[in-house]
Amino acid sequence: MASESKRALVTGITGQDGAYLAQWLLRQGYAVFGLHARRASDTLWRLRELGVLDDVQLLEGDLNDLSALIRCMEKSRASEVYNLAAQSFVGTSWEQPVLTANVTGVGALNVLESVRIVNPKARFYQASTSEMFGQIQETVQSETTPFYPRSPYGVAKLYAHWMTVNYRESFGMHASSGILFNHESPLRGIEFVTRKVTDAVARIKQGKQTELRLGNIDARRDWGFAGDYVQAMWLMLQQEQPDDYVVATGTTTTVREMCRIAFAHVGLDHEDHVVIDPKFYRPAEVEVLLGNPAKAKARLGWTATTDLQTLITMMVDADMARVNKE
Ligand code: NAP
Ligand code: F7E
Repeated sequence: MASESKRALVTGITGQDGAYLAQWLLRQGYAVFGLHARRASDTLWRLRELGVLDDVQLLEGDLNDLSALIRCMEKSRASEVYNLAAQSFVGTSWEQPVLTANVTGVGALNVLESVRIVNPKARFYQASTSEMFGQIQETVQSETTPFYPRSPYGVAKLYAHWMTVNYRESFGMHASSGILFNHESPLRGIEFVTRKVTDAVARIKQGKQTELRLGNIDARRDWGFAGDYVQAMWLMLQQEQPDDYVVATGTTTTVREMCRIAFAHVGLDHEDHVVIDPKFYRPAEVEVLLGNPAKAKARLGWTATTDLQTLITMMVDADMARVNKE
């Protein structure tokens, strides 16, 4: 039995980070509760793939239903709340800006409100993002770099970020915000560029596809491994004082180079298969991101352990096995 103080509620538990965080928290001896939005199709595959589905307790609710969130706080008696749920795909945020604002922005406020109403002493984590830096104002971005979001997603996340800071300052809540740079894994959604590439590499290698259509491959990202990053979330809530932290590797790489690594791992040349399709260009692009994780290292003792080569190789191997099984 987990103790009363080791009870965690995770919104977005069916997403990439939610699954890894649930696994991590279970290993630390927590009772793990997850917000589960009703969907017509199966969203539990990640929890199944990590072998933790039977060990978490799913509670029905949606980020835009405050009454359901209050019930989840009451039922879980959570002492730590991780708000990972969001409409998280940047591309979609131009097609569905109002939904993105409601879920990614106001949804976070709903979670903060449910904590404030039911148990204001519970510790709160907000999944903030490097997309808030958008059109970067400093070459290397840290906690003090000014924000300049470039998408409805980035704007919605900035609202959620400042509400987290505001609830900390207004109500003394233990509310922390992790400004996480891109992090990937074999559990990454297929719409994001790393997984789109690793899935395509597996299909091309196994003769099920011939080309891969991409947008701006000159964009640069600071990519890390999601399994490492969820540990930083947990560490933030173990600190005596709440605060905001950049979580990144400190290395930036182009989409083009990431493609080269993925194709080369199975003996292919990306230049033979990648086709540029303007359909995947964004109305406003974030050209480059590069984080400075010094504060996370100094205060949390956290560092990224997985470089891009290792990460992409792991993802290609997982997709090779999946495609082979189809
Ligand atoms: P993800 O795989 O897209 O997962 C998103 C989660 O949110 C899913 O569990 C989804 O549930 C849930 N969700 C969406 N709309 C909801 C709603 N209305 N009510 C309740 N749940 C809802 O995202 P991720 O990559 O794990 O990222 C986790 C969080 O970190 C997100 O907030 C994301 O914006 C943020 N973030 C991610 C990165 C990154 O590189 N991965 C970097 C910085 C910040 P369904 O499965 O039912 O759709
Ligand atoms: O794009 C370029 C695209 O969709 C990365 C989310 O987790 O990280 C993620 O947001 C780059 C962009 O991630 C394609 O234009 C080129 O420059 O993998 P992505 P993202 O937009 O950086 C942040 C930190 C989050 O918070 C978000 O939730 O790759 N790119 N061609 C492409 N991107 C996609 N998706 N598809 C392409 O075909």
